[in-house]
Amino acid sequence: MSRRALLTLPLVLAACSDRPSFDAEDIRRATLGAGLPAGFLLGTATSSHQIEGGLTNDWSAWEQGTYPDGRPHIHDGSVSGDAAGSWERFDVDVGLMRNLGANAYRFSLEWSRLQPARGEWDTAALARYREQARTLREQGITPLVTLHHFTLPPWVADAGGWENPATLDDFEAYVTRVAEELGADVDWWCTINEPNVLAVFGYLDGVWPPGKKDAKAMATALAHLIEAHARAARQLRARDTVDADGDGHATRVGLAHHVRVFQPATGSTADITAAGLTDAFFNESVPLALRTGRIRLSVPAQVSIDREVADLKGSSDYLGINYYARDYVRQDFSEASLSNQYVPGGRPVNDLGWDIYPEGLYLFLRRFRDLGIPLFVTENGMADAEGIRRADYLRSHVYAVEQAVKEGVDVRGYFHWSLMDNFEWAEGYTPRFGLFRVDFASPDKARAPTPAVEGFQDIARNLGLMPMPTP
Ligand code: GCO
Repeated sequence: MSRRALLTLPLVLAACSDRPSFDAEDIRRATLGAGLPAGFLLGTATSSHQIEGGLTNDWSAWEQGTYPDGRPHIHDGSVSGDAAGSWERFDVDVGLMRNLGANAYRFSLEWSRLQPARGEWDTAALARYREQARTLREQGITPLVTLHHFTLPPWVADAGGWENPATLDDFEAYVTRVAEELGADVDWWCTINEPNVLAVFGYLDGVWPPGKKDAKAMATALAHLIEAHARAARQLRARDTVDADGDGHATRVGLAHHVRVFQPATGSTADITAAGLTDAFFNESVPLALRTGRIRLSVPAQVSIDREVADLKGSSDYLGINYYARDYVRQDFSEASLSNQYVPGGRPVNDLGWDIYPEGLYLFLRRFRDLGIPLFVTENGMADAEGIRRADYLRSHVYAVEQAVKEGVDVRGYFHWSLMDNFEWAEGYTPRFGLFRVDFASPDKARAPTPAVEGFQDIARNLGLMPMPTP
């Protein structure tokens, strides 16, 4: 077992013994929002490929593809296409945010839109994104801008994507230009969304572009994504010198890290070890690199990366946590990862079968407080096509945030995934994550509130972001 996994094993053991259980009555009675700190950013999160429409990137070709057995890459056979039409409906979406009482919005810039070819810039698109950031600020909504949310321009992907070290230079040039053009209206930057998810799905499991199944390629891509974060942080801090919101900081840089609870299926050493190894790689590698400035990635008997990266230590002013669910882990030597993640029957799950476990968010916020930087929940939500369970999910996870805040964890914001239904990657349009439902068949991609909108408004009201209802 690697040194890191040994270090992490106590974490998993601790999680075994320290497994909180929230009381449903406490959650029901809580005046959620009142327990959040002043200046807390409460909003929603989206990404360009999933909502804008009309894009040509590395997913465009992937969505048309099939596996050797004929199954489509996108499970419901859809393609992102027009998505939620948000490129033309930004003002409509700002209206939804205002309806929620949100004071922040996390969205991503589409690199392929801004740089359709090497050296070619779409200055009109740049101006449009700058206008979006300005509009948000004028409406009292703080923009948190993601620079890379899974998708690549075709010319970058064709050159090897995140396996190719030259992509770091191309990404740095892209970030430099964006910082210069949008820096006057953006202080909060998220460099890379979920390096771990992209590396695993795209380069190990082969279910996202480029569709590789190669542990060495996965580790190489993950290392490059972490390094890309460091390079982006350096450029953002050098180029974005305008303190847009007057809080004394021109830039606050972080990344969004997808974390999942990996609970040993049994108390056996085999399952505890399997869970510890999975946790060490998936949950711990990225924060450890941010903390130490050193990238250490190893897949036993396949690949080991251990290198210091310039500007990585101290690169993050905050850590974004994308949290959704829990997996149970049992040892399984038939699997490349020597383990198998699953959810036992009878557990409350979302429409994708993800185990609903709000205590996991509380555990991760407590766990990462020792990074010594503020934390954001940069994504949290549930696939719920009926729309009737989302309000409870929202409440229980904001309750988790408030429990962590009560213990002194410096949580600065919560972004619900998502503002509206959108293209859920390989799952297509079937899963519905939106606080607002989208009628994708309607010409205007009509948005309609789900019951959870009221729950969000209550939290915004208790946080002082909306007027209390008149008696
Ligand atoms: C992710 C991404 C989002 C997803 C959301 C629901 O975590 O995969 O950040 O783009 O759509 O998390 O799966």
